[in-house]
Amino acid sequence: ANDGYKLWLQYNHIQDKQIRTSYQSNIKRIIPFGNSETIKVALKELELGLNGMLGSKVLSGTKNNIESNSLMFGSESSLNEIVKNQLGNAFNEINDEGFVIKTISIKGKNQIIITGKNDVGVLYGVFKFLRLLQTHQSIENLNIIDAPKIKVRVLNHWDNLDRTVERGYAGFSIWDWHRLPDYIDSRYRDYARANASIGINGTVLNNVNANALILTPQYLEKVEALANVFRPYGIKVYLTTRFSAPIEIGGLETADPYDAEVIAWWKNKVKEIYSKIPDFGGFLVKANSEGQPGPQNYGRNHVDGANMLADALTPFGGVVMWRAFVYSEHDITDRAKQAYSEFVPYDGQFKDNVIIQVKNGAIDFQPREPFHPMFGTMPKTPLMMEFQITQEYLGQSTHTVFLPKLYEEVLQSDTYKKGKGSTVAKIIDGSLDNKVLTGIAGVSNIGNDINWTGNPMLQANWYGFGRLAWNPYLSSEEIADEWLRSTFSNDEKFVKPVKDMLLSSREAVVNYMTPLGLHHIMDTGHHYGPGPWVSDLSRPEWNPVYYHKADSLGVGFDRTPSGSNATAQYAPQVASKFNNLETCPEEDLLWFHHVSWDFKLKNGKTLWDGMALKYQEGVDQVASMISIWEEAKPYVDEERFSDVYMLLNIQHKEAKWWRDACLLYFQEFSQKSLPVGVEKST
Ligand code: GCW
Repeated sequence: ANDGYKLWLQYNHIQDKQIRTSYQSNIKRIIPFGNSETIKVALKELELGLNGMLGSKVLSGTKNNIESNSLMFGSESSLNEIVKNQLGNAFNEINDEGFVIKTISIKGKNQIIITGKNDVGVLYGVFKFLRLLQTHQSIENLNIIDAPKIKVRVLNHWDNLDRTVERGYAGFSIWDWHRLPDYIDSRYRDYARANASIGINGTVLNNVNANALILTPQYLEKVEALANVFRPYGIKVYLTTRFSAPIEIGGLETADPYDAEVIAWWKNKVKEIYSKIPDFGGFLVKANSEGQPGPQNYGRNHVDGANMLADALTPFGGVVMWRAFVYSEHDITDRAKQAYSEFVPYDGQFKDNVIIQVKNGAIDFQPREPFHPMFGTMPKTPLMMEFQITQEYLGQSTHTVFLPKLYEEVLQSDTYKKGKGSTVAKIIDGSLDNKVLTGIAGVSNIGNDINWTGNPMLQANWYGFGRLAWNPYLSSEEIADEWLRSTFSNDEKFVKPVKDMLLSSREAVVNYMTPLGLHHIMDTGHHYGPGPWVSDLSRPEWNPVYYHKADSLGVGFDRTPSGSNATAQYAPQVASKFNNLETCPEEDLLWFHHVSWDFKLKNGKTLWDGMALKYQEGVDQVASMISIWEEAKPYVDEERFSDVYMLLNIQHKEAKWWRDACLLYFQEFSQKSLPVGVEKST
């Protein structure tokens, strides 16, 4: 077996005897309150985890024989008075999915209670409790109260019905449509366990470039089978819908959202879905973007389209996640400005169950992008975050890049929309504008590869996305720490250096691919490897030269008032920071400015020299990641060690490829020689 399959739920035997016996003495019995499917999976998980970590079978008990030192778990309604009385006001501090883990006293003995308003909260509490043991923390005198800050926490699978995955680099789709609904792959349960362990509560099963067939009865029964597997884990199923489905599978002539037959068709379709899946989550829609059909095909707008679907879902409590990733071939001055101009004027017109799903940046999932200017700009409309976990533009599943660092940077960005401190996190969790409907989506990096993500290190990105979806204020450092301990080892000699390696990996990829604000210079189409040169793609904004605009004078995209003026979409404080060469962060320099090759950087170097040295720095950073990993060998099983080792070596080779290709290309414009310190290509 490959340990990579078990993700961060390794439940390794705890070697340290002192720690192990302290846990054993606190958990002599496990006692479930209630017997719902959710409580049953929580019990199973506890048994698996505790037996694995403690090495001895923990006895189970019943409510009526609470003896010494038990671990009890059940929802609020299952608790007796003795327990309730010791919980104080804890239930007032959590929402429907939150949990409480507390050490209380019964018959003069310490007992641990894990509870929540609902069973799913209990399950989240159980996973949190197991994580305490996985990370070797004390379980004496527990008093943990926690609840998710964001409501809809979903993975977006760009999975096609033929099992190919758009931008998927970890094998084929894990959904075996051919053998569903009768064959339930055990991987579905492990997928649900993994997601529940980090608080993900929804999954959109199919690609946003959607196939209408998913809405036919033949597929809906397969979707239903998956929903049945996921339900005990608190995971709802959502589907992407093709806007033209009424034509393709409904036999109608049009998909015009104003057409009575179209409206009726969607209402019936939604009713049919809910008759099979009563807790169905709703729809995700990519409309009028990159050739997908949408309301604009009929002279309508995004509001018309989204609201029609929202109306159909309202009676059942479903939501519409309508994507803002749109850019048209007609206005090509600056693609970065288009989503804002298509959506912001409609603030306040969307129905309550519509949430606009916005990518973290205005272009497309680059190694670094300034935050999307739409955040904070639609105070009357719920906006959800779309992060990409799969690494379309970041070396795909070959390069080790720890993405929580990127997510954290975006979430902590200050939009200034309501003055200082208006961070993106506060918009996403609804606190800035008192939003009820809140959400966050991560484009999944999961496939049927034995280790799920094609590279064991990239499991951390799935994990980290889930943790930030639960609490967008967590630090990437905490996440790296937890993940490493649960996935590999608690030994400080392992955790410390490998954590440093993860935390620096994101800056490394920026340095060797797109330093100083460069962007979208990956080779066209597949987006793997460098390709800053002219491509023959039909649309100008698919051509890398559109983004870097290198010429003999300099390089960079002028988005200030002298150029596209995209900065005007930000709050004035932010716009002036970006507009001004003195205050524009150097890491975003070429995103916002076209500057000369001789422009002086803060370190006194010219732009050309500084850029070349950044490329070199990226290469050097990957080299040191390799040395760190070599030292980690004693703490990692052979398979995962060598998988990561081989991949890091490819990454090193490719970092040099990036450096050499980009510098050689840009040198044609700068006509300058490479500074000392930059290695010559071989
Ligand atoms: O990042 C781009 C990808 C497309 C993707 C699109 C989108 C699903 O290159 O493959 O399509 O974004 O997000 O809709």
